[in-house]
Amino acid sequence: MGMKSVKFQGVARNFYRPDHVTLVDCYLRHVVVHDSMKIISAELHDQAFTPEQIPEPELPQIAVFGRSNVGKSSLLATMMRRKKLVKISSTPGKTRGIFYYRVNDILLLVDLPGYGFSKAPKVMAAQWQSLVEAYLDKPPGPTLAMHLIDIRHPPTADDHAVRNILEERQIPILVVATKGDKLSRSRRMKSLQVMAKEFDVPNGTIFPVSAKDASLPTDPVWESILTFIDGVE
Ligand SMILES: Nc1nc2c(ncn2[C@@H]2O[C@H](COP(=O)(O)OP(=O)(O)O)[C@@H](O)[C@H]2O)c(=O)[nH]1
Ligand SMILES: [Mg+2]
Repeated sequence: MGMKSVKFQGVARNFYRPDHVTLVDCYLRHVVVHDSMKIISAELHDQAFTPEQIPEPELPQIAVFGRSNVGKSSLLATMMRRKKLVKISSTPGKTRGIFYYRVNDILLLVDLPGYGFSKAPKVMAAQWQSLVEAYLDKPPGPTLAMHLIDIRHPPTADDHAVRNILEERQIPILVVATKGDKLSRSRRMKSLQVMAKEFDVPNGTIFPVSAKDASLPTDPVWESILTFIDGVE
């Protein structure tokens, strides 16, 4: 009764603070995890194709990293429940811009260009790096990075390079495993364990998601993001 209306407002404030976790916190956490993030508004806020065009937004930014084709745009569309809003390029490696989506007027989800597209010429890689580093180094920079990895494939050298770029700047990273629908439950679990080990993060902290299978919802990802932003403020 009344619980649903408060989620993501006061609720996120109290968890993951091990010093005072109460039963009520645990219950609320349960409600949040198993309920849907309510999207009140989602719109394209800004875009940038060159370092000069990168804005300095006031809202906290969640930057989305991942190889071309890993499912960045699809995940954002799923998270925002707006299939048509997100620019999804039909040619892999062609999305060279940075797209800022404003959600519920509280944060920006930032769709960054993909990397590691094997057919792209070398100059693309340099272009990617200069645009993305300009993005990261323009104040205030992202509050959190989501790093997307295809659940079927082990992280690549490029994925590790991206982690280094983020770690150098002390930007916290939330790893998200995409295309969870492509594996059986047991293979999914195995893959998440392998990934956690490779990235040296605790088991259970990598979320499997799917843009195609509603049984792998994005709510745990939302919950982490909101809890995180709340903790930073
Ligand atoms: N089966 C499956 N396919 C997906 C999923 N997410 C994305 N895809 C497909 O993977 C391709 C690349 O997705 P896209 O979101 O454009 O990747 P991006 O390049 O990282 O933005 C598209 O053909 C999507 O339909 C998913 O969760 N499950
Ligand atoms: Mg894309």
